Amino acid sequence: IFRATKRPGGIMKKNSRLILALDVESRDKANSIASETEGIFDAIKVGYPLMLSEGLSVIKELSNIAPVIADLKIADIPNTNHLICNRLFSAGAQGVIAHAFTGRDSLEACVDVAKRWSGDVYAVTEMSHPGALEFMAPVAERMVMLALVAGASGIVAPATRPERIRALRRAAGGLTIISPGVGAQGGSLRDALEAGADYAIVGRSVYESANPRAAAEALLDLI
Ligand code: O7M
Repeated sequence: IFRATKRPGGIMKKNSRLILALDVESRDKANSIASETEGIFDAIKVGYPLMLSEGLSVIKELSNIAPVIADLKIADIPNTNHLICNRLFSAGAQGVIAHAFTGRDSLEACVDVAKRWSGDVYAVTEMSHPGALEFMAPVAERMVMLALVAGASGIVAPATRPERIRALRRAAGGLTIISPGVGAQGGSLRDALEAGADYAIVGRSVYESANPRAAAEALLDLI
């Protein structure tokens, strides 16, 4: 608990409250969308699609435009988690995303590495898709408690179910809540933020738009 209260909410700078999920599969496309929307997003989330296509070097490139959160939803034993986090932070990530279901020791391994790099760890509690109701939702509050105890900066909670953001916010205290599921998955930006999310994560509704900057600005207008 002490560690969690020592660095509540992490180091991401809250401005637009929007995080771009850049799930495109080419470096050029990633760079062009990130440049076009420069100044709008508080962070860019890069995951498997782009990292498997183009390698870890995209992290450093994109971090010239906005802080990068590396989303590999890390879920391994503590030693492997430690190695993965070191790779991601040394590649220039400012934050990483790790699953909470693997338990305290695995999540703490991520937090230990993040602290060395002055970076953030966001723990996945309940995901935004319908399947998350099968195994994750029933134990999501416990995973939030784990995120607090392990010293994570924040949690991931579903914009597709604002009532669950509200419940997880009650458990999460001052942890940062980042929330995917706005737009393409049917979630409402306003509802997610009103329910207690600090940031909304938005992907397809921006990067698949004919005019990503206009799409991002339209989201800003809603906030
Ligand atoms: O706006 P979308 O639906 O195109 O993209 C949403 C992004 O958020 C995409 O990168 C997903 O992998 C991610 N995501 C979810 O959609 N649901 C979750 O529960 C968790 C994530 C996520 O980012 O976890 C950190």
